[in-house]
Amino acid sequence: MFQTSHYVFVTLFLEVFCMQRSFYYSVLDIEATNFPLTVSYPNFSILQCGTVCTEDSFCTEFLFNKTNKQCNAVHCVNKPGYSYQFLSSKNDQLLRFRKDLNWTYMGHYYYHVEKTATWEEAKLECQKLCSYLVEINSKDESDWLAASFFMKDNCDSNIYPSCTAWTGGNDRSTEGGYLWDHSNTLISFTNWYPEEPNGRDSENCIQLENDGSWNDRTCDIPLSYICEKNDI
Ligand SMILES: [Ca+2]
Ligand SMILES: [Ca+2]
Ligand SMILES: [Ca+2]
Repeated sequence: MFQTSHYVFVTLFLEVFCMQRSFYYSVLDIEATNFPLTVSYPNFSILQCGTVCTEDSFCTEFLFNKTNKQCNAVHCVNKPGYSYQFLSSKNDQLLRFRKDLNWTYMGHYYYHVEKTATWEEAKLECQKLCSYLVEINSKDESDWLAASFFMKDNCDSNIYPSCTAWTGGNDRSTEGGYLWDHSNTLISFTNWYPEEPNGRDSENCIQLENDGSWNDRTCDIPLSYICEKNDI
């Protein structure tokens, strides 16, 4: 009984604590066995463990071992300067918490990050979230993204950076040879705005406009971006 109420209290406290930093954490069961990129912190409390994950933008979830108080922050991509250990464990003593974002589901999971970033920065930010810059394979997907994320009061034009977003499409390696970055596949379906693409080798990244059409754009300008992933 003490164990249960103590556990609920800690979980609740953690949720409240993390909500203040606009993150929720979900308690997951420990079915997964491989956590290839973990940073370990010995002798932590569960709250300290939650705090390091909250404050580390590379951390997507954390594992806390109730027995030895080891905290493992799980990353999806290598963070420069950190050394990682391979963790393989299915262990009753291990608690697993995932940092939650409001992914929108439509066959895949999508998350619109309104904070603006260059295309390269946006690519890394999506990777940190175990996802990739959105890849658009149909008119339905293009229209759905625009309707879902850009239909705000102030989005009647493209002038606001958060009413338009980076996708993973680009022709950075070969002018005119458009690829989806994550899957490294040639883009077959396209939804260019009339007279686009027009930037030749000065515009190499594909921007999703607020009407769902596409524009080639200079990769270095800051725009919002949409991350996609297949599974939660
Ligand atoms: Ca897609
Ligand atoms: Ca180009
Ligand atoms: Ca253009």
